[in-house]
Amino acid sequence: MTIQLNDFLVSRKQIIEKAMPEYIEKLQAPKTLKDAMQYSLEAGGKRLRPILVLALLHTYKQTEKLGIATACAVEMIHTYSLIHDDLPCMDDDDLRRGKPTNHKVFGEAMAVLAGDGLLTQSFSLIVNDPYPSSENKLRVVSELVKAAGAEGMVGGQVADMEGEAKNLTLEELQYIHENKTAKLLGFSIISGAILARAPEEDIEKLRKYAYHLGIAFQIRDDILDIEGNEDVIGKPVGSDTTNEKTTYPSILTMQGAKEKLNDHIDHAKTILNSLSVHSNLLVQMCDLIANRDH
Ligand code: GRG
Repeated sequence: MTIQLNDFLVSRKQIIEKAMPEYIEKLQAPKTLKDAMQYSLEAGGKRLRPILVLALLHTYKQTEKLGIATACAVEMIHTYSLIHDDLPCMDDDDLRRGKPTNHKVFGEAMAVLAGDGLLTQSFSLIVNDPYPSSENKLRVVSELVKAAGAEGMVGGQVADMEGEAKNLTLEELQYIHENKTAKLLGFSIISGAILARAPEEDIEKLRKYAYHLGIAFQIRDDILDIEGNEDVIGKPVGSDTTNEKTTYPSILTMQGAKEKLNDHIDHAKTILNSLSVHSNLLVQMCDLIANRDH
């Protein structure tokens, strides 16, 4: 029987949201630190990255037990990146997901340390997972370092900061989003495939699927930012800007950005058709990313 995406999203979100606090609770660490870590983990979010890990196990008909720890780990890394991104030395945001940001509640120093704690513990979660083979855990850790570190999300964040005052080219924008956004989403897909012991040819194809899905996710994010703000400030869509951040719509126009989004989704779906398994769930994931409204 084919599962509907919505049922999958709801049920797997529940699994992740139960597992993460249990893990933090067990840590032998100062209460304030654990509270700060829990606060941001429990602050909501779509849980797209952990759900993708489990979606790959489901696709390859493997027990999802193999992916729970890795799924929690990637959400913990995502959460750390949001805590640090909100700090006064970065984006200086007061609200995240409608709630006060971590540093607003716990102070700047504790927010830095809560992020550090989440980042470090995520590796422990993967390494101490009793279910996957040691070889697969090592592969997953190596993929995570590439996706989240200097060659991935952290590098993308630096390029983003350095590009803030400039009008970026499409190539520069692409570099930022491939690293800052697409690689961690891609990790979820690749780690799920590794843990599911997918054929190597499929894993390489899924890297390309992940790339297209990740860039599509960011283009949709840029579109949502403008469509969300339009009502508020009445700014014409696609108008370019000297002092504002470069986005896909600001370079390509809104129409061009929507076409590029559809191109990436089409490429992603074509790749899925060439896998050794049929994946109704991963096709539905493409449509979710293309049409999401938050
Ligand atoms: C501080 C090392 C470091 C990195 C920060 C993730 C990030 C990099 C910055 C956050 C700002 C941002 C808009 C990043 C692009 C990726 C993105 C759209 C993140 C939001 O992900 P969602 O939509 O968030 O999955 P939820 O709230 O649903 O978890």
